[in-house]
Amino acid sequence: MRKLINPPQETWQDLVKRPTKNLEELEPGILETFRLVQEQGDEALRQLAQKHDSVTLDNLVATTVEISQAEAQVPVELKEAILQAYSNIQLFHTQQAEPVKKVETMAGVTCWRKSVAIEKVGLYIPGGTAPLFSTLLMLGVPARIAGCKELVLCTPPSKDGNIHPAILYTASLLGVTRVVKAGGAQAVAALAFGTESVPAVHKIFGPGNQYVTVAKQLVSKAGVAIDLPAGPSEVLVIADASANPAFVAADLLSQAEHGADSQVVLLTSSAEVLEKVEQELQAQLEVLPRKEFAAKALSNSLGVVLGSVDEMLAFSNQYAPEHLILSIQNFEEVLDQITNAGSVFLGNYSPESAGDYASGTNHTLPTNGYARAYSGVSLDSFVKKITFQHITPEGLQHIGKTIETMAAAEGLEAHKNAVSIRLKEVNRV
Ligand code: HSO
Ligand code: ZN
Repeated sequence: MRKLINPPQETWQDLVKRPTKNLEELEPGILETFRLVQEQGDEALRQLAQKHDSVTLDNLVATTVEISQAEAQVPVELKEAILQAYSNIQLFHTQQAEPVKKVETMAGVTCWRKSVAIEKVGLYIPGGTAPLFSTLLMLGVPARIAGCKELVLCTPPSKDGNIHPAILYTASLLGVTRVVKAGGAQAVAALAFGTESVPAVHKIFGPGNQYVTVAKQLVSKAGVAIDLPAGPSEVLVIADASANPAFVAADLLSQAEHGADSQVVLLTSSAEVLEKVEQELQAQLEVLPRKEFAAKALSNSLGVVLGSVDEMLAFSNQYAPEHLILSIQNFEEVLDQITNAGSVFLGNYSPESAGDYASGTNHTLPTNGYARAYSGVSLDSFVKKITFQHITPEGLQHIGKTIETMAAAEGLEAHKNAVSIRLKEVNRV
């Protein structure tokens, strides 16, 4: 952990920068993958699984037998945990539904807005070192509440052609329409363009490696929506002298273990806390199965001593962390000062892991400073909002002149006429 004591504000701009990666060089290969999938459909998915992951796939789609077998393989305790998390996530996201509010902006002029589900959504769940069935819950639950008709899941199988049982179990709980054994840029292409087995969708969600991230950005240029520009996980902890160094270290490590490129930052008003957290980090790291990842991530991370809570919050707002933990006394008093963050965890007993799995909030959040302008995934991410209006003849008499005057001033005579022609008729009767 790189340590800094009271760095001057002019240096913060550099400190809050994440390491940038130039991913443009991946584009030609990904476009070639797109071409293969568009031309050869399922066959391309099979060939690419063989080539990149040495998996032979007869069936690209998980069968009902595979799904029911998976259910038997998931330990009861894990099933209960998944059901509890499901219920909390559902409760929290159900409250995000907006009632339709009709607004009469002028007498006889009524406008309203209604949320309508995106019909077909693609959920990408990465394979690799951790089977992120929790991410499937975070995407699938709001998709279901929104009323999306088709949920197509793509996830890479292991070498033996199987999908992790907990992912299959969660998929069946959610009533996922189809579970496709495909990963990487080819899975994104299949979701965007469709193949014999994969229905094309209107929006693609979910994290992934660099290939998946670039592929999502490329299909978004071709008219398929995507959730968020995804980057490595991040946490920033603000700790004063009341913080528990062992808890703080545990939180930092919980994000550091995601990957070598994870970003963890500790801001503290107490040099003593920084020192103790560092000791705790070393001790706790030793026994972590994923200590290699976590150690790498820690080696790129920051521990900063700053003079006051105000200063720490100012730094945090400039950094715009995906996750912000406030391990400080009187955190209630400073909540309004938080302007940029994906999700905030308050006090000494709200670990980020709670939001990652089970408290109810969504864990698909803006990274890499995107929290300055983006929100995390929510019910809104799975709907479009359609506006409606109805104007009565009297309403048109009230608003008509305003429209005519504005249209004429823009030199758009046909616009003006669409009102005038009606007003003439209304005024005749
Ligand atoms: N912290 C991750 C989500 C996650 N954690 C999934 C555990 N499983 C998002 O930044
Ligand atoms: Zn996590």
